[in-house]
Amino acid sequence: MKILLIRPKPHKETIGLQSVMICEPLELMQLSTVLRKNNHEVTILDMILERKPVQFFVEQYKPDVVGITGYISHVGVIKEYAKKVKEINKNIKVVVGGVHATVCPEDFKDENIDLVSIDTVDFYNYVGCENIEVCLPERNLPEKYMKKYYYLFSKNTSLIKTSFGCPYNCNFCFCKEISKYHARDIDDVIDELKTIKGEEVYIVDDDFLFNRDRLIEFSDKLIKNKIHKNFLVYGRADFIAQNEDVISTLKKVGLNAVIVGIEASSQEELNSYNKKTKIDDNVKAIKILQKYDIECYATVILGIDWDKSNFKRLYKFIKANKLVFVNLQPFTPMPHTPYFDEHKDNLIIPYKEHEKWDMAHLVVKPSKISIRQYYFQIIKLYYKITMPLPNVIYMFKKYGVKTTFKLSAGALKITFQYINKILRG
Ligand code: B12
Ligand code: SF4
Repeated sequence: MKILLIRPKPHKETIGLQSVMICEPLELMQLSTVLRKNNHEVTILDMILERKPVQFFVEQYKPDVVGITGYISHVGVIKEYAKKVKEINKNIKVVVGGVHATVCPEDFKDENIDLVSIDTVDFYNYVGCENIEVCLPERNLPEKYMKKYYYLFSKNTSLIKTSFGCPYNCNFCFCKEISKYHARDIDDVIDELKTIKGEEVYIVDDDFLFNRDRLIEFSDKLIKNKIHKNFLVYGRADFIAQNEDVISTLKKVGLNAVIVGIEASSQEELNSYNKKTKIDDNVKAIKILQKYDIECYATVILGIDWDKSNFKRLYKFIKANKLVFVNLQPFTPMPHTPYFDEHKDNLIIPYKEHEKWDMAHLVVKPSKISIRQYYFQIIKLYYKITMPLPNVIYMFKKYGVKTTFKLSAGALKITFQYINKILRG
């Protein structure tokens, strides 16, 4: 069969990370590898990087099956693609998959979608694959896009997933709904790393820094196999705070940056999110990462009951701890989390406007300040964090003027999207 696998372009309303990073579609690379093993002819289409409309590629490629991946913010775009595919030829089968389809298949009920895949096995069966053994993804796919993938300052970044799900239970988090926690064998991970040519590797596990022994085995085996990479990973503050020795070992084998969900600057908020960390853990983790010159990308949830004083308190925390990279996420009651039902009567963006459920829009009505004021506080805080001269000099020195400017242009695009929100109220 001829199968076209598509990653959608984000909707124009989505306030998107794609302005500062575009990562390889590992999910489609994995699917494609299994499908090719079963003698299907597969093409990956990355609509983030294409200018022509999706119809052009469908007409040109003439697939039997179109498989579309995506997240919550892509639901509308995916349905739109499915409609266009069927307008071209109603016999083309349209299949949708990905994390959002796995947890919320009901969101993809649509006359133009033939199968919502909640597990890849149902897709492989649907297209008649006989050998569905999971295998290492082919790494040069999609070849024509490979040089265009990057993550903030890192060019040609490759993705790898070494564990699935998360062993914790933070009540705002969608990730824990996707699968039960299980980790791959380190030997298997090492085998996959050997197939990655580039140096920059983004480990997309929800929580890579979990099991001390596994991380030590990982470090030992990197050394034994002479694998030299720069790693970007997700990790919790409490693990970093309690395992400085492991962080030091990981630094020696290439740990370059950690995305840490510090989430809040008050203990009360951390408790309310069931984060099971302490503010002291956050402070200690940041210090440890700074000590070993490992970049800390902190993510923070902005409460809907915040007023100006909360934004000020967060700024004080960021400044005191010398954080340079912070991702501010307005509280979003994701589906299948306990917050979804709790807030359904206070939504200012209805759930069906999925393109705005991007964890950057304010979807719940703030209780103490206006929507305009809230967005204004977000932009103000972003600029207070990134604009001070020492931070700019730090970025110039560490990452070079050109890369810093490129990233600033991306950040500016996001700022304009926020300004637009303020103007439109
Ligand atoms: C790395 C990552 C990114 C990377 C991109 C990674 C990529 N592959 O393109 C970056 C940092 C750029 C990113 C951006 C965004 N992300 Co993100 N991201 C992740 C993270 C941490 C891992 C995703 C990943 O790469 N997985 C690896 C692949 C191999 O696994 P997979 O996606 O689970 O796919 C498997 C199956 O689902 C299936 N499958 C997938 N697609 C398809 C398609 C078909 C047809 C079939 C049959 C099967 C199938 O096959 C795979 C089996 O191996 C997840 C957290 C998580 N636990 O998933 C959040 C996550 C997916 N992101 C999320 C969000 C919201 C976003 C943004 C919208 C945020 C924003 N404001 O911009 C953007 C969207 C960018 C875009 N592409 O348009 C949410 C999605 C929530 C939801 N309900 O959809 C998550 C779950 C995080 C969260 N906090 O909740 N993200
Ligand atoms: S926020 Fe992080 S630690 Fe908490 S459940 Fe989600 S992925 Fe796990």
